[in-house]
Amino acid sequence: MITTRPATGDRGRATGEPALVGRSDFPLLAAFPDLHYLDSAATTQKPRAVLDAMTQYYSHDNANPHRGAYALSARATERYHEARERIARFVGVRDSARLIFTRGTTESLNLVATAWGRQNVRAGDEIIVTGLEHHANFVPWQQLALSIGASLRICRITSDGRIDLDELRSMTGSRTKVIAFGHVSNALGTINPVSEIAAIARTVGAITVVDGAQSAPHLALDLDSLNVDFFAFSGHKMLGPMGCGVLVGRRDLLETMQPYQSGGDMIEYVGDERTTWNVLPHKFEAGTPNVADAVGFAAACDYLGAIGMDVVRDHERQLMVLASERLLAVPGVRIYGPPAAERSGVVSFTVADIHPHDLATILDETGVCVRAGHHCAQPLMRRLDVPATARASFYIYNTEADIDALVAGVERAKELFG
Ligand code: C6P
Repeated sequence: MITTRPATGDRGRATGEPALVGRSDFPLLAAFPDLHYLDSAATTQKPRAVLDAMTQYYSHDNANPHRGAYALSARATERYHEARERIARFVGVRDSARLIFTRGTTESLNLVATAWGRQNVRAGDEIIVTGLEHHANFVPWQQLALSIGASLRICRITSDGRIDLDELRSMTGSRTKVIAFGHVSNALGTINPVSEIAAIARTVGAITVVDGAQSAPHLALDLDSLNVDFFAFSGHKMLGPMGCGVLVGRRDLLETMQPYQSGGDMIEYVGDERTTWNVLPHKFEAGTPNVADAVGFAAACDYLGAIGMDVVRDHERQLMVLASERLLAVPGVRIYGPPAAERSGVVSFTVADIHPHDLATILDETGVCVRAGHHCAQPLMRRLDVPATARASFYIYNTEADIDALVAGVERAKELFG
């Protein structure tokens, strides 16, 4: 397998230019020059700038922030604070205190469903999710509904994998408390009209909870003008480290919510009977914070910001159109979701009756990494009436050469399976 054979030196960029950034910027891609990494929707590779920022933090600034009365701890506190500011700026949030650090999108969405949901959703109320959701924005709402006797309503999707806005309008009513939906589908790449959906929610005073795990890495965001109540995303899908994500919330909602977890750092005063809470964002960040990962995440945002998110989007759109054309030219390939130019950097497909897991195994033998399965979107797979798909997902380091390898691998799988 190619993935076990490291390069002896950095061979630089793959063939089949243009790429936005050189492979040499990414130690793992440089170490495996024949690897075609097409699973960035699962997690991205990390540029040296991110790894260096984290090493620099641990080698020069590491201490427990907010606690020590010494310069090193103050420096760690400062690094953490700066990281929050830089990430907030990158996604267009002026008030960085409304950006809460979490372990990732999953934890951010659980925070909202638990802390906001338990306080505000009552028996008989309705929570709307959509048939496109990743489990992270589906299961927490389903469990909340089950535990308090609310009902979970699932908005239909259209045959080309978009949220059916007519149905959403007609199912939204006075009982609706929440509309939870993904900005970009991880399984199909559908880009949903966030502002339009938020406007539907506002007509009945419902809140919008947006899963931005697949949009923050790929689209230019201006969250202050997007007018949603909660927005969640993960650092590791946008060049940052695993284990660090954020929740951006409306300040007035965050102020009135009870904490999600309690313990150190999130308190103002602990009495024997009662405790008062620290100010935002600390109220929602119990325990020692993950400073190094926050620093790495901020470095990732700086890296993407230097490229420009419109440039990132254009690059992905070009790859998407090309990959879709090339795959569709192979008899038996079926692609799911909206037309290529309207999708984010994801191609979800099946090849005749080859099981996607078999396909992924054969692709792996040729050095092509794709994901196969239900993509943590089982409700969607039921609606598409397929058990699984293969998914190739693209990012700034991918080139036409990766598409060539993908298509060659698909053709090889067809030969092998007759
Ligand atoms: N999707 C994928 O391969 P975490 O794991 O918390 O960082 O992100 C969860 C998550 C939430 N929403 C969407 C739309 C996502 O795509 C993901 C993660 C990965 O598609 C792993 S299942």
